[in-house]
Amino acid sequence: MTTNQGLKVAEDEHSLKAGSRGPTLMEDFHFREKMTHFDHERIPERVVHARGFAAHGEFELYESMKDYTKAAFLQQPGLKTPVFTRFSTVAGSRGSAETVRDVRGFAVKFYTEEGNYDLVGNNMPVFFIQDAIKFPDLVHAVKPEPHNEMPQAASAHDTFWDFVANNQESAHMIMWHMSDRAIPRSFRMMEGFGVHTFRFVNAEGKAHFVKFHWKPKLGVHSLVWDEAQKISGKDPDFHRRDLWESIEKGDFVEFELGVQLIDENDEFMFDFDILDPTKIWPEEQVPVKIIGKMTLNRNVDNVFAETEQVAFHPGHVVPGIDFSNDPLLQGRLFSYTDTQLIRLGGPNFHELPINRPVCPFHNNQRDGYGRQTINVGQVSYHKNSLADNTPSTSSEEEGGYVHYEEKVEGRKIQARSDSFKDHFSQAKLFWNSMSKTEKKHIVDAFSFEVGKVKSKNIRQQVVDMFANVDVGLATAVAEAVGAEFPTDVEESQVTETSPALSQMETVKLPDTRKVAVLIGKGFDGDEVESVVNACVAAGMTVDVVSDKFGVVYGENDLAVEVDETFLTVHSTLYDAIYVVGGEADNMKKFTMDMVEFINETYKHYKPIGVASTGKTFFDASAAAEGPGVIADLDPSSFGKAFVDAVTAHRHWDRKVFGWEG
Ligand code: HDE
Repeated sequence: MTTNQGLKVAEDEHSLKAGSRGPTLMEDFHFREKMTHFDHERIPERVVHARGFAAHGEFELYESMKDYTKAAFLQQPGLKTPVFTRFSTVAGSRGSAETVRDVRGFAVKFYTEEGNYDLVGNNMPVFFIQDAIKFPDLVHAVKPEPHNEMPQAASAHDTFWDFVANNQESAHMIMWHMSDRAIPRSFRMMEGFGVHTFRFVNAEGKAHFVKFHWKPKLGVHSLVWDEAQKISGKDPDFHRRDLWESIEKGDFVEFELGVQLIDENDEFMFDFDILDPTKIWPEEQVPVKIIGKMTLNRNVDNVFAETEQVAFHPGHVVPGIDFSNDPLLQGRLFSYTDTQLIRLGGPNFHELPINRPVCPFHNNQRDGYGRQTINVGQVSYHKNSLADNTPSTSSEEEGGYVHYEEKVEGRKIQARSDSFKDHFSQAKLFWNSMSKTEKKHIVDAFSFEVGKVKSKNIRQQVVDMFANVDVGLATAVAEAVGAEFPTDVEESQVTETSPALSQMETVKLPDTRKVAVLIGKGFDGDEVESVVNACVAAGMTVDVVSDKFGVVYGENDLAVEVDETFLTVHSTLYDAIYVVGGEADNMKKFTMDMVEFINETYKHYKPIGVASTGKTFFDASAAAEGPGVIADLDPSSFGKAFVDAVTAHRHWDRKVFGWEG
């Protein structure tokens, strides 16, 4: 150990004092240095997206995009580009819980040989507002209310819904926000979207409009709301732990990159404005072309140095990728550098290791807080003769970035195009595309959120607003929150659906699903072993949960080591349970814990396997046999049936609340 000046430290337990019971002396430079550094350890958290977690990885191109873009990292199939990806919630502060109802940030930094390219997206393809000038208003409305700083990391309060009802461009995004997309099961199981329309430009100067998509190889999966709320208490780090542990175990995280492309000549072919960030390009109309795969395969070494100090910016582009006139994107191009200046303390944040390009970089920018580069020489201006006019600019052929020469003309006005004024058609398209289960979740989410609104007037405004989307939805919400049923409404007449918007037909795999084996003494060893082996063979993670840590013995002397106890985990932290049961010292407590696990798992539509010794516990619970409950099968078929039930994920046709099936 040394001081920051390199002096070897001899004592780090006791400060320098005048006598062993005397006062501490100012002279103790090591104490002062250590304490001063500690006092300055914190930096301002991100004004939005404060709570996030990241990992390193690589992006591999499947197919050359050279017909569309000259971006070097999108030319050669098989080319691998290092990436750093940060996932986040939006509203909560840095220490807030992770399974709250919120949008998730999905920001990817590609370290390309032409400089860093940042794709700073979200897990929802649209946004709340159409013009960046409204972003501070949106964020003020969703953040904790200023007079009492409540609620944390939640949109279920008056100011947010007041904003929604009085800024109706939010309608489509609110449908996503009330859907299961806002409570992902895992960062590994959500889609990512660039949201805005960008431009691809090829070597001939031909441009296409492009939207970016990330598709998770494990499919798109969500929690249920009751579960999400409980996890916030049981494990506020649920999402980062899931990402961290997967990578540590070697279950690397894969997302495919897709693009939707529209020829510049087709800009006005659609019944929505392709520059409007509250609109999707339905995948059935503009197919998503899969072009490569990102694999996250390395956890960070230090969260502060990497995850906290990484600075993303939608304006970090490379030749071949350009912007559109989406007014939300245009405003973002200003905001991101500006925010880093305060958050990272000055203009040199690009020199932090996580932000440094992998290619060389040089220009005439100098000095400022925390400058690390030692620029040599006399010259720091362009043009010059003293340094032979270096650093010199590059022509387009040499890789210099040349902005796309879009023709623009118009009057200077503060207004929005009429083509941005339809706020309800795509909100209705989203609603139409949901399954019965998803619709029920949306009604419940509205009922919860609007139910938390104290102002009756705002509740009514929300009900009236969403009657423009669907009267049935608005009426159900009105009933739940005690508002008047909507009257005199102009419900959207859209009847189309976009099947890609529903999560019901997503990829379903057993891989990395977590199973809790609830066990006590005296279980049937052969039976348990065969089921656990089937789970592990299918790629699942198995935790043995009992009343206390140590080893539990089965009837035929099979010994299993306990991974967790009823005290350290909860049903909501697992995707499925295998109820083995058995004996425990305190049978009453053991039974209560077992039954709570079973009831919760059942209520959240998750698979339950019941071993022969588990039957009494299952019978003592409120669960009933039916979909996703595997019981009374002989050992040869039990394992497969249980794995199939876990692979199906949730069993929505289980009649828990009466509305299903
Ligand atoms: Fe951001 N956003 N944003 N945003 N955003 C920030 O930048 C902003 C928007 C997104 O993991 C801030 O470094 C404005 C859309 C992500 O570090 C800030 C507008 C989308 C992250 C900022 C938007 C995003 C941010 C705060 C409206 C999806 C986290 C800290 C015009 C396409 C990146 C920071 C990370 C972060 C501004 C809207 C994604 C203040 C002004 C739309 C994923 O600069």
